[in-house]
Amino acid sequence: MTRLALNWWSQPLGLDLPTRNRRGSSIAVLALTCALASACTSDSIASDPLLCGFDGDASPGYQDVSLNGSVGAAQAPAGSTVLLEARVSAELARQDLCNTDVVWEVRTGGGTVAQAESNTGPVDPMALDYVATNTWTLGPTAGAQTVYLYVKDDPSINTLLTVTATGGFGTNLLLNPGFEASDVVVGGLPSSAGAWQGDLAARVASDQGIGQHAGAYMLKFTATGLVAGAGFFTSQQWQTVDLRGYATLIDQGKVRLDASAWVNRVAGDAETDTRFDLRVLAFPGTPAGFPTDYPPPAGQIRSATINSTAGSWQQLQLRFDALPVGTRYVAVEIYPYEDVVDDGTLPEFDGHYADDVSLVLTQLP
Ligand SMILES: [Ca+2]
Ligand SMILES: [Ca+2]
Repeated sequence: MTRLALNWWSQPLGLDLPTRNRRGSSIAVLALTCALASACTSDSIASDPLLCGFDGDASPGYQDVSLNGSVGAAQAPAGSTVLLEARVSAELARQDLCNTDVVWEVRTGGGTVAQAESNTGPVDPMALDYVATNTWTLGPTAGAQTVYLYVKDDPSINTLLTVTATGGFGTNLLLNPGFEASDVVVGGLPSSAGAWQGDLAARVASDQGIGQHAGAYMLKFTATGLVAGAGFFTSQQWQTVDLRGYATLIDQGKVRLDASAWVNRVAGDAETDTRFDLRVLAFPGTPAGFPTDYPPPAGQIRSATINSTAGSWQQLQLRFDALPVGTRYVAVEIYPYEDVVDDGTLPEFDGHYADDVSLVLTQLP
């Protein structure tokens, strides 16, 4: 007899948590197999026919069936999307089953799966794999999140997949918040999330008698654009944060935002500027649109301003009691402001610094 089994036993990549049906031969169907094979006899099992479907029939070859699930990442940012895969395998026959429905249910974490059910695929002698796929958008909370999956026609064959969500509520969502990981990018408004970019500035170690607020580096503001300019007053740095994974809760008015930044400056002289600002700007759309979205309407901005004291670290703080409905990303903006003298040449700022910027979301009841 022609050997039809091309779907040889294979293990999925990623996190595998197989569970097995221990009911032995109390499962399975050979209808599609028999339709393809030249004969439907007990010999067809011995010669590894394709095993498809799963309706509780007690045909040989389906003993010791297991469900092997995998998820695309062991950890991923809260609110992001990961790939799910599942194989239903007849271990004694060393085959993955085609045309078998897998049911997916989010158990913890508040995320969503794109499909409530998916299928391992139609019978195909050329198929290398029979895999039921799905996507899982993680909920907005850091920590373990789980999806439960089972074989639709035999829920006793099931398993649980876990992803550790990073970030999320209660954690600082900014990357490189203290300028320790990398320098800022000089280049105007950024079009991608997760990095500082803006006017002429650079991270420095202790400078002119001012030490870092924490770590080995702090940010030093230099000019109000890529170069100095009269009529320009602010040396801005921006970082955008993608909040699309929080959309449902934001639109229910259940997401508070708190932001803060530490600033310091040299004493300088009578022409040394004193003002610093922190702003958070809320936008619909995506971080890629920031260069054209900026600035948003006033109702989507919160700001904090201080006239700083030389030589002491001071903290700017602000809050959105609830992020505006429709918010899908935010930008943090920090800058010193030429409130004393508008210079047109370098240095526009005599020694103005920032460190340890924070942006934290809180889920409201
Ligand atoms: Ca630092
Ligand atoms: Ca200026």
